[in-house]
Amino acid sequence: MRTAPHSAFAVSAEVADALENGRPVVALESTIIAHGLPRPRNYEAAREFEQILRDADVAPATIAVLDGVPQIGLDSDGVRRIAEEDLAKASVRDLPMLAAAGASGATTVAATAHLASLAGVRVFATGGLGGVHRGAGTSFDESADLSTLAVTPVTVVTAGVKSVLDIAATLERLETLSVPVVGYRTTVFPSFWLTESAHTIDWSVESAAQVAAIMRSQDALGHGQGIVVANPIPRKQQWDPTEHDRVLIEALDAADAAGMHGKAVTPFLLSYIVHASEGRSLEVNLDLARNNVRLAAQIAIEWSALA
Ligand code: PSU
Ligand code: MN
Repeated sequence: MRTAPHSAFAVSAEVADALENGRPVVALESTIIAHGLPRPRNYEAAREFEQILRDADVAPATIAVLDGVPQIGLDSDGVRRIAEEDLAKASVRDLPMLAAAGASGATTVAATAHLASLAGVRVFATGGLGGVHRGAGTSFDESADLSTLAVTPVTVVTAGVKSVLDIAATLERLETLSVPVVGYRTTVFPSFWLTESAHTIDWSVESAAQVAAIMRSQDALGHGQGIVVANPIPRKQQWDPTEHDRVLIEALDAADAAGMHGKAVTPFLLSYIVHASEGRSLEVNLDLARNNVRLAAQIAIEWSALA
């Protein structure tokens, strides 16, 4: 690990080399590994996502806080730790406390995007972006993923947002926060396990090069916000919509009955849904995440060619 100029975090040699030489880098989050996927598939997934990037000559920057130090790029022991240790779920606001205490945490989309941008990484692949929770009108539960993207110049490749959230409200908030939402080869916003939601988006692109061109224009015309690239899972790989609708209602009821609130809600729902679907939703989750990593690799390659 090399200490970055901003010595509050560490950058892996692989990522530092790529950044210094203008080669492509893609950030990956650790909350999806620590809290979004069950063991031991989470460890296999973390390694596979990195391998997909390396096979495309893109440096993987998996991000987590280990022993108080935000890591931009993990070594193999770090990857094992995010999969096997019981790490706290860390959003942007948790970073100073973890650092001061020398503690470890798995970073959400918000914290990963923030740290990626501090290190100069511009492209990030996740599974699904956080958003506005159902009932947010009274609970005020809206993921910091949204407000962070309003002030963080990172392009996030996501399969939309999960149908457990209020998708319409999430899209409204992204509009208010002036975060562009661009469909990859679609004008329908995807809903994570399903190719489509009931919502359309204004802008779509046909190629990774077009995303890189939008990033360059946004650097000139924006105010430092990020970009959401909505990348739907191909229809033949999506979860069976009938089973999806049934399990979704069960999961939301179970979360209510268990009195879940705050940051525990998302991990609870994800794990409930994996069990209730006997693992079928998990395969879809892995497929869409791989799909996002592959597209992010292409975008990072196009971006490094432009920049
Ligand atoms: N979506 C997934 N899997 C996940 C998450 C989202 O499909 O693991 C995680 C991401 O790290 C995201 C976080 O940033 O959940 C959002 O949590 P909250 O709703 O508490 O902000
Ligand atoms: Mn929340």
